[in-house]
Amino acid sequence: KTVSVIGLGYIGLPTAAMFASRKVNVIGVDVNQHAVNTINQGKIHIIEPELDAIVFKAVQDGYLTASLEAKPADAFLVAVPTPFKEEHQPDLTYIKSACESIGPVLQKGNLVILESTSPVGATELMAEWLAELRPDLSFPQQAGESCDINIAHCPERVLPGHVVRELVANDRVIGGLTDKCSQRSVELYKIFVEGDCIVTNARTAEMAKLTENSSRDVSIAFANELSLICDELDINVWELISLANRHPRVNILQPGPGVGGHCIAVDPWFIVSKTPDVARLIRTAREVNDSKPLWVIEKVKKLMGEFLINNPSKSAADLTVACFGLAFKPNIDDLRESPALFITETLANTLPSKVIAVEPNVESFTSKKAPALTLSTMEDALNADILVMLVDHDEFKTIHTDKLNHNLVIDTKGIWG
Ligand code: SAJ
Repeated sequence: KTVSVIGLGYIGLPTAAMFASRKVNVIGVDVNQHAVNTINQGKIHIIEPELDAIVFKAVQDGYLTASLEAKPADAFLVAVPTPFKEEHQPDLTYIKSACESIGPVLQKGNLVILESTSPVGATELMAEWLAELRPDLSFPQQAGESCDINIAHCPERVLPGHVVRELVANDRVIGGLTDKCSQRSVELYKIFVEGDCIVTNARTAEMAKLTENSSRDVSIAFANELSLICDELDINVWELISLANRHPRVNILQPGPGVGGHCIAVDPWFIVSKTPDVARLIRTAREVNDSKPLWVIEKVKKLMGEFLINNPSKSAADLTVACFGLAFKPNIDDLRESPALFITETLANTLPSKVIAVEPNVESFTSKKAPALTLSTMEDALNADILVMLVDHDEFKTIHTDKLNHNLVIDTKGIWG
């Protein structure tokens, strides 16, 4: 049996490596020549704990190869990005390209699984695109259970930083276009998944994934809204949340500088775009979380204005603002869609002051948006005039805060008391 994984990114590569580690022949396909070369050398082009050793062994043992072009296989897993375009409409171009890549090599009896997070209806659409490319083969929509090609949606649900463990341990939602499509997908995932593989239809599986991330987004928006309310009412939001969470049925999440990453800040829009009139809470949550970085920027500017009124001999150009953390969440190096990065770059571009940043998880960094922005040492950052705490990395939690002038600190994560 041969499995082909289309898209060798944060989900596709670990998934390909998992199958290969169970002695399944895997052909990974990606349009990125650098990714293909790196993997074929037994190395990885992304950062994910434990993955390097698994990929190294899989390539060395000959179970994993990467290629720019799709080749015949028994099952195809599509794990390509599904971003959004203008007006928050889902962009399915990469799924379409994946279809164009595998279409010519599809054979009777193949299974095609869409793993990418997708709006409801995308799996049916993928089947239609493949059917158009291969009129000689029959697909579930026309042929039902007797189709030549089985199709399912099995969304990934792993947490970046814990992908290797979660790929094996997490339960898996399996949504086939027919029962047989689901059964074949369960058999495939059971090769390495130790969690339950729960069968449903493709539309419900699509919606389940979007619901999980929207649920988290709405919960974080509640925490972020509380932080604005508490700021106006002069209440410590962290103390407030920990008190409320003492109630046996209350579990509020943590406020922060905004919601980042490429999942939680994107997926809820896939629900809103399909059902704009009814998905009101989900839309508002997105808006609340998206506006939080701007609120933080305004807070910094206001604090600086007050400082300058109290210190008339100084001007904004004399001041240094230090931002603590650039990643989109704690203890990772991933800067993609990071509110901390957005805040830091915007401050660097709009303040006349010097803006410096500390990011212990990144060795070097240059900002295209804000070329003057520099990475600094922790010591220099702590000596800055205004300190902006943006990511609760472990390294920042252990800083002795008794010497800090708390009037000149904006702590969006509440870790410095
Ligand atoms: N955040 C807060 N407050 C919190 C928790 C998180 O502000 O209390 C922020 C983080 O700082 C970050 C953002 O939310 O900016 C998202 O972080 P996250 O850890 O909640 O999630 P991701 O984006 O790393 O991964 C999510 C996971 N989904 C859920 O937990 C429901 C993961 O399981 C999914 O597989 C992943 O999205 C995905 O690929 O969809």
